[in-house]
Amino acid sequence: MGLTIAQKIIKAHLLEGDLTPGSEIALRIDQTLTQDATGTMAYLEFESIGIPRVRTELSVAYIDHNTLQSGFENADDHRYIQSVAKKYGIRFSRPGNGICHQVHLERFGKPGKTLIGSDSHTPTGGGIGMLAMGAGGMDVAVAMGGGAYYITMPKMIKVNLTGALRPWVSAKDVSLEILRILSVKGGVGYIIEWGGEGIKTLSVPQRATITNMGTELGATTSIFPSDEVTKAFLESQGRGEDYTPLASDPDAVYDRIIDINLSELKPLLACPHSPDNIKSAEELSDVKVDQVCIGSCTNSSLADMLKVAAILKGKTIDPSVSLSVSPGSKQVLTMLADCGALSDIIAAGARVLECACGPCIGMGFSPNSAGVSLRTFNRNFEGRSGTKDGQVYLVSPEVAAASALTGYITDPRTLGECPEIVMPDKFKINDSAVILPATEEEAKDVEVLRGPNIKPFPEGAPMTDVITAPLTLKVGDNITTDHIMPAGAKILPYRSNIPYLSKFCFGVCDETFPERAKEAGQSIIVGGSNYGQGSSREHAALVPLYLGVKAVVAKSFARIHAANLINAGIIPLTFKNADDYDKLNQGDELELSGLFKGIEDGTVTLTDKTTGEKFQLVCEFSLRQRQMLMAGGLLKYTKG
Ligand code: MIC
Ligand code: SF4
Repeated sequence: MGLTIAQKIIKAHLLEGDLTPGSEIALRIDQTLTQDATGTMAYLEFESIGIPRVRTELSVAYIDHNTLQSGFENADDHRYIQSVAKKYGIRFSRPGNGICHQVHLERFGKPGKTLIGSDSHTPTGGGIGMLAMGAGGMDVAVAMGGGAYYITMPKMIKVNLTGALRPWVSAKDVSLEILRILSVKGGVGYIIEWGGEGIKTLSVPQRATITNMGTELGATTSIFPSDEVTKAFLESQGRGEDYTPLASDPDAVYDRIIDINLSELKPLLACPHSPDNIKSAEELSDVKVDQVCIGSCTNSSLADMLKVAAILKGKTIDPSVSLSVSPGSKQVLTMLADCGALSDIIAAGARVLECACGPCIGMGFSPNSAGVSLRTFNRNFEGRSGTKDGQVYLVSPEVAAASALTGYITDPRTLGECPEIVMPDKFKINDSAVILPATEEEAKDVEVLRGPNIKPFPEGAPMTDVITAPLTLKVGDNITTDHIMPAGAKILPYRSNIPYLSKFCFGVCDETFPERAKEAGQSIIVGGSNYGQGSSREHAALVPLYLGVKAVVAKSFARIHAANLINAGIIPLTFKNADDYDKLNQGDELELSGLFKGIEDGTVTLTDKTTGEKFQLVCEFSLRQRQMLMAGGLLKYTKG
């Protein structure tokens, strides 16, 4: 039987297991990346493993999230990461060099390689045929130490593209269309392979927009073949030698096939507060816009920026709109400046922000009260922008620029002819903002610099056979890690200070949770389906751990968060009968009993001691996961 692209890469990197979907597999990891908001914790964890040097082919530490530096905290953390990188053999991408996924695509990604990153949008690398996955910091730490990365072998979806995008319609609309079809949980347990004649018309940055937003589907990752388009991109980045062709076998088997005709797509938007709440721009033309933000790892390539500049050229944005533009990398910004397009953006009235995540993670540029903000980003979860009642819509750069000009949600097709952009043959290469590590010899003398904001991280305790604890919080479906552990300008600087962060845990849902959890000593959380979707931040597990959460019972879990819970020593359990969710009430006293045997058998009984009812929960863990839970999490398990 033929293999899909992902199956081929998996097969070439398989350390344990086989290609049977649903079984646990262990993969050799060639490359890792971290960003600063998850990186500090990942490197503290790496240090605690006690390995003198990373064992990957390439590891890069990016600084792109926490760049506001409104106090010493971020600057200290940057220094810490820079010194750790120097000591342990990791390249350090300085603040200002750009957003990790954009820079990694430009400078480091290679077709056919495996990459894990402590950021959920690591699948951006699938745009050049990498098997690139988001992971928790602990998993990245273990991979840096040469350890395997464990996942459940995914099933395969193939998206067959035909036709070609019409003027004003972009790769972002392809992402929004697949979200409309599959929803934010439709990709859970799958790898999405993009193929068909239509892919030949898509450039690498367009492909990367699509694989980037595969994360919003809950997919393990998304991938494009490595073909002539990939080759041309790598050559234009001066990396022709990194090219290898990669395609699926003609008789490869997929679990599901979806057809999309690119020629039929139109400009779309994801409406508040979910990336799968899709409407067309034509339908929303009477919505007044207050703010427009262009950038993020989804849409900050040179091609995106040149398109925006061409739309804005010679015009002025509507007086009621505030527009920000954050180019994705130093390379993009330099080339924009050199060709004069940056001047067109500035002249139109945009505020140019640095090459970083910025407003995407609520680091500044929050909208006004109840403000409508159109963003070329990938997530519009409630409160993520920093304004609780902000109304965030996800859009293409074309819709963003058009709406900035008119002040209303605008179908760009109403603006007339779509301006053509000309991409340069060669990108401008200047890697001076990537600092190389010390040699192994020099590394012995490198001192790791720690600031006072770095506090020890909580460690899980070995699992007990019985857990008796109150249900301190009951939440609904599609709870994101932004609900569990919000980010934003006020909180993000404390990513290396779990005790401080804990004050904000579940703040979006219930501000009283941290106090109640602390008072209870230990507790259990109940959630709906797709619990923990969104970011890879392990803080959404470490902070509940710190607050005494022992188990989370939900209808279903998002992949990375479930792994992070187990890594932290918190037990993720699912309802055997989803309707039982309705029978549990916040405040009830719960008991999980017979856990030792239960996790072996795959089912555990939950008793609601307040109502006397009993429920069956599913816990189908691999041997390794059981051992991790018994030990109290991944680090304890790894250290023995
Ligand atoms: C995000 O987009 O939510 C983030 C911020 O990049 C996160 C990582 C984090 O929380 O630091 C992600 O996507 O994993
Ligand atoms: Fe940064 Fe936003 Fe991309 Fe996350 S989604 S890596 S915050 S730009």
